[in-house]
Amino acid sequence: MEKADVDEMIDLTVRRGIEYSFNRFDDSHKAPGSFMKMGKNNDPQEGSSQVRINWFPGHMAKAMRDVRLKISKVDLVLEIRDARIPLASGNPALEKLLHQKLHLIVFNKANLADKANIRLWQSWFARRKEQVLFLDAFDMKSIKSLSKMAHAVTQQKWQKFISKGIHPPPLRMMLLGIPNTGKSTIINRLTKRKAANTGDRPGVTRAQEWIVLGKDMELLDTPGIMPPRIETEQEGLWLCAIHAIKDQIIGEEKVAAFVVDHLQKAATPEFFQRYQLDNSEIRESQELLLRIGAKLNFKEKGGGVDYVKTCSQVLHDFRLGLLGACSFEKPPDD
Ligand SMILES: Nc1nc2c(ncn2[C@@H]2O[C@H](COP(=O)(O)OP(=O)(O)O)[C@@H](O)[C@H]2O)c(=O)[nH]1
Ligand SMILES: [Mg+2]
Repeated sequence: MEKADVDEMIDLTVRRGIEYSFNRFDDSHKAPGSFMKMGKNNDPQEGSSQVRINWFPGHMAKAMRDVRLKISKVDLVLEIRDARIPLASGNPALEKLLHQKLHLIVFNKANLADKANIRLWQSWFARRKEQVLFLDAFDMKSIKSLSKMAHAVTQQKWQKFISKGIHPPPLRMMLLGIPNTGKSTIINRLTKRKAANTGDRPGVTRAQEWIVLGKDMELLDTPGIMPPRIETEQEGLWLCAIHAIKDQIIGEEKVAAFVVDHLQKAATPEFFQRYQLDNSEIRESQELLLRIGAKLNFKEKGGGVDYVKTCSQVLHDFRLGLLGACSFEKPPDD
C-alpha cells in the first residue's frame, strides 16, 4: 500500500472518532487494576480498592485440588514455565503443595525468548545454585536434554538402592504449570505420542495413566494446571501476552498496545519487517496499531482502520512468534 493511502486511512479513522477505541483504553486505566490482586496463597486479597473481575473462577480451585492429588502420586515434579517471563510464569502457591518432592523448573518456548536475556537468567539461577533448563519443545535435542536431566535426578534419588545393587522402582514424574506453557506438547514429545488428552473428557474412562519412559521412569499422562499468579498490572499484561490468561481479563486492545510498544522499544527487526514499519521514531502504541491496521488494509465500513481486528491480528502474529523473539521479564537485581 502506498504511503499516502496509509496516511489517508489513519486520517479517516482519527476524524471518524478513533476516540471510541482510545477512550475505552483510557477507561480501563481509570478503573484501577481490572484484575484482582492475589494474596500469597492465591486467595483474593480483601480490602483492595480495585475493581475486580473474577479471574480465579471455580475451575481454578478445582485445578489446584487436581494438582495436589497428582503431586501425591509422583516422585518428581517438572514445572513448565515460559522462558519470556521466568518468575512471573511460576506461582508461589506451588511451594506449599510440593512438600519434599523433587522439583525441576523448565523454561519452555526459549525459541521465542531473547537470547541475551536467557543468558542473564541462566547466570542468575546459577548464582542461586538452582538447576534450570531452557527448552524449545519443538527441538528434539532440547527434549533429549530434558530426559537426561530427569534421568540424572532419578539416579540421585535412587542412589541408596543402586549402591546396594537393588533395582529401584520406576521414578514417577508429572508435568505442571500455568496454561499455555507447552505442557501437552512436551508430554507428546517425551512420549512420542501424536496427541495428548484425547480421551481426557468427562465420562470417558481413561485406561492409561502412566506412560513408560525408558527403563526407569514413568510419566503421568496429563499435566497439572496451575492458576497463574497476577500481582501487578505488569504481570497481568505479560501473562496475557503469552496467553496464560484470557484476553478479556485485561482487554485485547490493551494487551496489543503493550506488545507493540514492547517490540518497538526492543527494536525487534521481525516486527518492523512484518508490518513494513519504519523504525526511525518511537511512536505511541495506538498510533503504531493504526499504522499496522492500515498496512494490513483492515478497513471498517467508513474506510477507517478496523482497530479491534488489528489488535487481534497483532496478538495472533505475536503468539505464533511471527513478530520475532522477545523477553519481558529481566532478572531482579541481586
Ligand atoms: N514457539 C514455541 N511454541 C510452543 C512451544 N511449546 C509449545 N508451543 C505452542 O504453544 C501452544 C500451547 O502449547 P500446549 O502444549 O497446548 O500448552 P499447555 O496448555 O501447557 O498444554 C501450542 O500452540 C504449541 O504449539 C515451544 O517450545 N516453542
Ligand atoms: Mg494442554
